[in-house]
Amino acid sequence: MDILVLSLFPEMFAGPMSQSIMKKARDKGLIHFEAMDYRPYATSKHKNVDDIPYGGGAGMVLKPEPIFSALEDRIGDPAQFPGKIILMSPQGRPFTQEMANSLSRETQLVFVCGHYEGFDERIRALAHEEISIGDYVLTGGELPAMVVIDAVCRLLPGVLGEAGSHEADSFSDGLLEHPHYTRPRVFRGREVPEVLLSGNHECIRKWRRKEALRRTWLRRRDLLKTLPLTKEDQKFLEEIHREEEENTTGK
Ligand code: 9D3
Repeated sequence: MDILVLSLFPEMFAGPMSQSIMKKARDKGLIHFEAMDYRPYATSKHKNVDDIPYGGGAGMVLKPEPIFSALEDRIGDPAQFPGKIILMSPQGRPFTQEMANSLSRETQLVFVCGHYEGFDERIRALAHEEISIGDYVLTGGELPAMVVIDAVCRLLPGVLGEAGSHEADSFSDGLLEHPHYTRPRVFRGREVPEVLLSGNHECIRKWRRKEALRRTWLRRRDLLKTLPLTKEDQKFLEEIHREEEENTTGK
């Protein structure tokens, strides 16, 4: 996959893109990454990339010319571009795993980032989609672009090893994960649940399923609304409701 980022702070990408899984993916040639500074494409003497808003008001607005020129210089006519051009913006569609899955099927991605200001509305004509990573205000689109790139790259074949293919079957069930434990069996007086030491795989499966349901019920009740639940799941949830009721009434 070919990934291009347009940013006024291209060096922000160096760290995250040169560590861990991202570094391995690049070294293996699974992704090609480039962060491009669009400031050199500013036409004014002082290389301004923003200007005051027409109609007045506070704040500055990113000018269209530098972003259009940088992109055309790098990919030619954006209308002929075979990949996806994504505008990172607080007004974008909230990013989801489903969107990551969909983007991972593209061969070329371009991310356009602003920094603490709005885009001139005509910049939107360049983009195929506009993505936000959630309802909080950041200083720019760079960290959000890295979040999307990270979520997409780990889905590419060969990027994760064994762990990745494993996850596809065990974890795509829409629940939060059950608790995990490793050695030691007792840490500062707190023991690993007995069932996990039992060697009884059916008991372990049931315990994990129930604790995944418990965690989802306690932390993300919204996820349970849309999920297909088996008869066993419903039995576990009834037990959980009773148990958690006991916990809050102090019995
Ligand atoms: C909400 C404030 N905006 C009104 C003047 C200006 C503005 C503030 C901060 C415009 C852009 C930004 C920087 N944020 C992003 O570029 C951004 C972002 C975010 O802040 N939160 C979640 N997702 C994203 S994607 C890009």
